[in-house]
Amino acid sequence: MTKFTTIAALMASVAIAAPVSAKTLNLAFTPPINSHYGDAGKAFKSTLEELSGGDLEVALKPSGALGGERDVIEGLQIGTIELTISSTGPIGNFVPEVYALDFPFLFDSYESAHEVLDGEIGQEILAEFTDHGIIGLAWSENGFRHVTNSVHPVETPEDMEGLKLRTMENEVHIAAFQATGAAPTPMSWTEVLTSLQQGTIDGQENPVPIITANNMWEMQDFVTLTGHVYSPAVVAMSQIHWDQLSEEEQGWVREAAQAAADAARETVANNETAGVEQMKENGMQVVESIDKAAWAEAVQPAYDEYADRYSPELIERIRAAQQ
Ligand code: EAX
Repeated sequence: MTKFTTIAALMASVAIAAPVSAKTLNLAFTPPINSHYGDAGKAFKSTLEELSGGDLEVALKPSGALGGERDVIEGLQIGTIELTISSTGPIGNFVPEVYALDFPFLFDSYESAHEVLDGEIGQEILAEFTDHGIIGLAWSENGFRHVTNSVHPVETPEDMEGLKLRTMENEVHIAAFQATGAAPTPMSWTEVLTSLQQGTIDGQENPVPIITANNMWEMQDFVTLTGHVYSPAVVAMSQIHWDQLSEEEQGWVREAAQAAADAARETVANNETAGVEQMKENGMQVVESIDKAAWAEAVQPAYDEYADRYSPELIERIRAAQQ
């Protein structure tokens, strides 16, 4: 064997031995890692890395590290971000059909929300994402949203009068809280904690695990368990990056997304009651029961203004599916 063939053989053996570099996929979400979103992200990561044998790696980007939910959705559309777990709140601005999921007092319970989302209606809405450069993979969960504030206890819709309340960038939510007399301020989650600490807003609304994961008792004295909106979360991927995957890899990504969704739902189910106790232990005054009929009547103008615009038949189908 000549010296050349020896070197060539040595290089070839090194090339064969050198591992193919893993493809890293960033997964962005706004809550901290110690939250139901973090549990979902960890489940996604472990599932996909195991299924791919490490060829696909997942870099978790919690706490709004890659921006607010609107920014991240735009990042998926242009391909600067690969994956997200996001509440549906701002997504109606990109995928109009999603707005139907965020109407007040539309879902009766966690169980009925899961049935609708995992059934025909939910899968139809996931399919709508594709027209907007996003692959809707699975329905994760944020939870039933409740109102917190630092001014006074809120029991009736009238108690909302004049409260500067942060909402997600969702015009149905804005209309609903305007109808109660509050002064809604749409804002990315990444600005909320600072705004509460500075007093530029009086309150906000979010599910129990968001309130506890962010120690909101440090900046909010009162919480009212309104449960005014069931907030889904979606596990979604940039279509640009999806198209670069093999069919087998795409199957693994779908499996990982479902594992994420299951993990979030399990954390929410396990922490809903304990989370309320944690709020009390940390000094929050909790209004545990409200007159739901009175609140539903108070926010009816949001339906009157937006239901016809955002897939009225979807809203009717969601209601009928829960009868
Ligand atoms: O998705 O913006 C919000 O209030 C969301 O509930 C939060 O970012 C988790």
